[in-house]
Amino acid sequence: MDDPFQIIDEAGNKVGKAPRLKRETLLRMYRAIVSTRAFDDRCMKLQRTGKIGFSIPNRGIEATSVGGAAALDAATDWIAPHYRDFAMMFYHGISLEGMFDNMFGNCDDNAQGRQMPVHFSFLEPIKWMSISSPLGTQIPNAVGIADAMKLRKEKGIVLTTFGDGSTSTLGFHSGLNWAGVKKSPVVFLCQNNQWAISCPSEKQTMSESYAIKGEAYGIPGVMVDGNDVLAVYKVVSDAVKHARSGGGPTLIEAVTFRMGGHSTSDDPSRYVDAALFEKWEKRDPLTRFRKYLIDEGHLTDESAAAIETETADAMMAAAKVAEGKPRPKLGSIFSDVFEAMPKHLETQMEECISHFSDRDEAVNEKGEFPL
Ligand SMILES: Cc1ncc(C[n+]2csc(CCOP(=O)(O)OP(=O)(O)O)c2C)c(N)n1
Repeated sequence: MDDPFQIIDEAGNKVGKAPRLKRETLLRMYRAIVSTRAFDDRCMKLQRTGKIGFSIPNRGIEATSVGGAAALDAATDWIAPHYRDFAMMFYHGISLEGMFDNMFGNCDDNAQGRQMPVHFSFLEPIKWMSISSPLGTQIPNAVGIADAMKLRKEKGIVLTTFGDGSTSTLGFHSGLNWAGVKKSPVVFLCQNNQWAISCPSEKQTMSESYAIKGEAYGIPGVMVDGNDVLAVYKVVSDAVKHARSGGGPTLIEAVTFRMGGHSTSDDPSRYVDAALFEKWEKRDPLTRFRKYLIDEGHLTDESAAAIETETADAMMAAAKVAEGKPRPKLGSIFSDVFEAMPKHLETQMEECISHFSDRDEAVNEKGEFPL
């Protein structure tokens, strides 16, 4: 396959034709990358101080997420995401407080604390399919959403994302096969960050790339430099146009690197050579895009630093608010499955609440369940 497509090289120099984007859009992309990094830092601190249970580091892969998200039309399109896609939420302006509500699993969390942290579910301001832990399951779901929109003659397309390891799941193969046959309006974005927890790409596949896997399903495969936000934007935009005009799906492999652990429970120094981190640090998507924006006159060192400070402050403030909110009501363990709760569940719920109400410290007077 060809070398990954690039517009900004590793040193931040323009080496290809940049897409025509408004300054406002370029800065929105930049802010989304900065926000993701700041959110990551805050979540790592919150986890290390025992305030939240878990997070998924996103450092290094932010340009892939932002480039993909920016190619969508929020009025019509869906995202069926991977769990390592925080920057897509920041690009589309999903509420920061809502994201922290999920990290703390508090009473305002859309999932009411019934999902792990980072398993965000939102319907505004972009249609965002709730994140699911079992790998690859979002892929056939995305194809189903895409086909449903096609049957209804709607204009929308679906962008679904997943890691390199997820290409070994049944969901990947059945999803691509079906989409190839049906010409479903879907874009498959593989975030090849080179690792599936401790399993490196060399042990994941004997294919010469992940993009080439599309060939088996009659789907075009494209490789892009996943640390180059403009290049990712360009290839995803082309694939979106292709899908919207009835041309069918595209498989995109964004080549990037996970600059941290798999999760806050992982220690990558046990299996990633330190030299690899040094090599990829030089390709950092944030410093690269910042240099490009400064060269193009959209940012200065000062305005870039101001965005970083302002963003870090916003993270602190939103995390504090979310931390201060009560836990979800104990009864929420039973709700939201049936439109009308069946009698046996109602009985179990009442028994559960009355069981815990004996313990003053467990349930407060509003039936909430503070820790
Ligand atoms: C079906 C399934 N198998 C195994 C796991 C355990 N697991 C969680 S994350 C992960 C690695 C996934 O790697 P990849 O798809 O490359 O995404 P990345 O975490 O690198 O972003 C594994 C094996 C799971 N969640 N689901």
